[in-house]
Amino acid sequence: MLQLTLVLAVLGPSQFGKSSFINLLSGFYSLQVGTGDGISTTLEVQEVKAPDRFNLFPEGAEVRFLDVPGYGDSDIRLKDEQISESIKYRLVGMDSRKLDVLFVFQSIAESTMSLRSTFVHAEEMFGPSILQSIIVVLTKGDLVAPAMLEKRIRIVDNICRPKHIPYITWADNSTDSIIDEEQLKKQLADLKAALTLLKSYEMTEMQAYEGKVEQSAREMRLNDPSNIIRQEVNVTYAEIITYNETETYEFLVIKPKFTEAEVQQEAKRLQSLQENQELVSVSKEITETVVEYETYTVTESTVRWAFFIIIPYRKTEYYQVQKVRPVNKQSTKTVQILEYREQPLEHFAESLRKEEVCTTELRERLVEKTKVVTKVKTEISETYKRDWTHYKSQAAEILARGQWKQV
Ligand SMILES: Nc1nc2c(ncn2[C@@H]2O[C@H](COP(=O)(O)OP(=O)(O)OP(=O)(O)O)[C@@H](O)[C@H]2O)c(=O)[nH]1
Ligand SMILES: [Mg+2]
Repeated sequence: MLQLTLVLAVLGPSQFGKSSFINLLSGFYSLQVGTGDGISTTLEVQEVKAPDRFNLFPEGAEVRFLDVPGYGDSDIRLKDEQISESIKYRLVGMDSRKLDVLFVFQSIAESTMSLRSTFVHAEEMFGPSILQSIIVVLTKGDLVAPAMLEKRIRIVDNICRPKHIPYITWADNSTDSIIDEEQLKKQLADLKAALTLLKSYEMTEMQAYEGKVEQSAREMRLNDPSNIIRQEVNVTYAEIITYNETETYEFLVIKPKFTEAEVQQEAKRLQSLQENQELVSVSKEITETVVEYETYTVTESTVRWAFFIIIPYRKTEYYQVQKVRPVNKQSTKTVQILEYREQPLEHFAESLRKEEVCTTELRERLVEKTKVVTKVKTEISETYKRDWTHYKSQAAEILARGQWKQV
């Protein structure tokens, strides 16, 4: 059979006898207790495992006592919130899934009742359902006169009754007030009776409650106008603008010099200027006729008789005879001659057509451009003065009052 383990924790202001209470119930006296000088003693959460010494629970259960630092540290080493935090983390970190009893301490010798504020601490940590697991332990009753004791118990009753929280008076047997066996027995019987009224607190509830507190704290932060600081801030941002622009640019144009009509007109003009005066060297085949002359000499002698005497007289004379004899000798040969030539109109027209002129023209074109424009605009910025943890205790308190829906 699995051994039943019960988790019992204490809660309350410093020097109210929490550690003493655990020492008594466990019988180990392992926890340091105050010397009576009022100096806070327990500074961290401590666990004491002990058998159920006084058979408060059935079947010889094992008891895990959780001792905690008291609120209102005399030397302000620990703040109340830090104490709550450390208790909470210790409990969540424990493998136990429930807290069976939370003993809330009130020194009845104290003239101020801190009970309400301890309940608030408990509710902030665990949520409102923790109230079902609380037993109020009123310590140091031995230090108070019976009349005062009665008066103070009435005040406690007024606080606890509406919440259905049981309370017991408790005197420590290790102190100056020596309590007898009988008184201890009565105390333990009262404790046992009170225990039957309790319901264990499920640790998952605590986690879920944490989540709820957190969520409502966040909502509270969002809805708290006094938490919001609004200020104008200049926000610099860049905008890319696309736009079209007409650009003029120089364009090189090569085009015919004349239109066809101008070609015709100019060709005619050029042709008329020529007036067939152009000398052109032309190779030509010609037929050559050669006339040959032959020359020869004729010698003629004549006898002439002298009168009276006949004297032969001879005279030789030479004649040159030219005999012309046409010789029909024909041949062909190529000769280079110069001749006038008339150019046809088309000749001028053709060359005119080939004439080109090169000019530059200004043309316009549409260009798509982009530019990055840096702009500054004023925005209202909202920042929070405080983060959600600031609202946590407030949220926990509201939730503890059971006003879940109003948060
Ligand atoms: N007269 C009297 N003194 C008590 C009683 N219970 C505890 N004390 C004394 O009160 C002082 C404080 O006791 P602790 O048990 O250390 O108290 P605590 O609540 O654990 O204190 P912290 O650890 O500081 O939170 C000690 O001197 C105890 O001896 C009691 O019922 N009667
Ligand atoms: Mg202590």
